[in-house]
Amino acid sequence: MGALSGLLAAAAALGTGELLSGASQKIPSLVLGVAGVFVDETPGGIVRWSIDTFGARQKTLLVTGVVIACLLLGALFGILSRRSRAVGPIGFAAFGVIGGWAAAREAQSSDFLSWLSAFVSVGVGVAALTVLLAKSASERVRPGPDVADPDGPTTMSRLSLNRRGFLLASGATAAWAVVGTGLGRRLRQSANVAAAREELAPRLATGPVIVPAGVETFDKSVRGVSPIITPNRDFYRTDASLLLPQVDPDDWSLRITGMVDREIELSFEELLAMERIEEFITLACVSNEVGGDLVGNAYWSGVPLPALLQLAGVSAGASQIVGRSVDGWTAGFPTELALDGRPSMVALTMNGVPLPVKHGFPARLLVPGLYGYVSATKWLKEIELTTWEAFDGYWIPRGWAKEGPIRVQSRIDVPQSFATLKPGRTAVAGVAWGPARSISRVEVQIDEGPWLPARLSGALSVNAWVQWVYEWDAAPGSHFISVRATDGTGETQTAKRSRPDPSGATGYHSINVDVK
Ligand SMILES: Nc1nc2c(c(=O)[nH]1)N[C@H]1C(S)=C(S)[C@@H](COP(=O)(O)O)O[C@H]1N2
Ligand SMILES: [Mo]
Repeated sequence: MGALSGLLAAAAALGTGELLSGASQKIPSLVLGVAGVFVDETPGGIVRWSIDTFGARQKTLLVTGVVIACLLLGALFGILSRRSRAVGPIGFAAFGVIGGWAAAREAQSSDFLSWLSAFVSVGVGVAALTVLLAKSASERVRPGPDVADPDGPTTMSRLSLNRRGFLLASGATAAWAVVGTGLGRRLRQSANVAAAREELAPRLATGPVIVPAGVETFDKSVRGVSPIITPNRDFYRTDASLLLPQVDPDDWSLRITGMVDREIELSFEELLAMERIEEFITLACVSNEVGGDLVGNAYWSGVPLPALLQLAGVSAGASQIVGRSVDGWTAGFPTELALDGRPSMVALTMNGVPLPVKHGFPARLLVPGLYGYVSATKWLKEIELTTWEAFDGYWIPRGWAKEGPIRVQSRIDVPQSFATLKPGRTAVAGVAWGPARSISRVEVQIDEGPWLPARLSGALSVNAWVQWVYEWDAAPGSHFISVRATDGTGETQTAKRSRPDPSGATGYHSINVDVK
């Protein structure tokens, strides 16, 4: 029990250090700090050399080694504490001095915070050790650890109660170690990624994200209509990731695999060196209900997908392109769509800044005209060429259509449904989208009246939504207003209502208003 107590206490101390290191960039991980000492201070730089040669795995090995050494030493302190109570605190304090010193010598760290972190970690370790040793001692139900009397006076119930106490305490200690380590790592990683993203910003800057001269919008003239460019903070998010993947571009690469002439792997730097395109593209989620807000329009830039495919050389018969994310999510679409001239891309920026983490940093796929679930793989790490039959993306076996063209749709933003309006001139307005084929017409129907043409804003691109407005002379009474759009190919939205699954909701968006 002494060994287990010591080991768990050491784990709790390490976990505390990890947790604290997640709280601020100025507090390095004690473990990484110690590993860093080995890297820098071994004679002849042996460790540095082997990391340069063998890469990240070597570093993982080194860190694992440091952790195991700490745990074993903790176990040893636990055993020795049986003889002398002082061994635990002294041993842990020695740990702390090494950890604090190692952390403080790291370049970005604050000396004070490094030492504080070591001090707190040691405190947690000693406290855990004390509690665990006390519980394990009473579990043996002896007056003291040195009295050997296996048949001491006790009852079964007393014994099991004490055993439970030790189990609970050790379970809590282990949980603290695991949670602290996990949370600390995660916080540290997301801080690293945020910093990397910030650093990339100037290199990835696009042209200014502004509405080009000559494109009329209703941003200022019509109150309540969706802005023609959706700000990143308002852009909808859908994904199957519980924890946002935190991808450091330095540890990332994009592979192009499968039915290609040569499989290739590009670092982020290599991707950056390629020519980029920029385009306004409206992205929609297939789960969007009629009138829903899982749709947005942004200015994206990235490396054209055809250029990447050309580097790898697409084999004849490779009829499907599958994007795979770092966490294993997949989406597939027909190869011909990537090559038919639409600006499909591996996007690196959104509205002029590096992709926000929740929108796929550092790279995502975008194929204008396709719902996100078949195309827009965020946190992209691999593009695989295969056949249409050979693979189904993440959502396909879950009941969604294999092909996912975005349906032509329109939405009333203003007035809101069930609003009460004053009689007279009122702007009825919203957005309409049919990415890859533009919008040619939007019409509004009041009650059972005829379909009346709405006025359209300019179009940012054939892949972007448009705003529309209908100046309505509202007469008193209760009214029912509907909208429908027609795309550039002449296809008008169907009136038939259908649910989002399996291939996108259909039907007109309608609202009720009272005029009085
Ligand atoms: N890695 C990954 N990429 C993903 C998804 C996902 O769950 N995981 N969801 C997709 C879906 S269903 C949509 S609609 C779009 C949404 O992109 P956004 O969150 O940037 O708006 O991302 C797509 N890309
Ligand atoms: Mo989606």
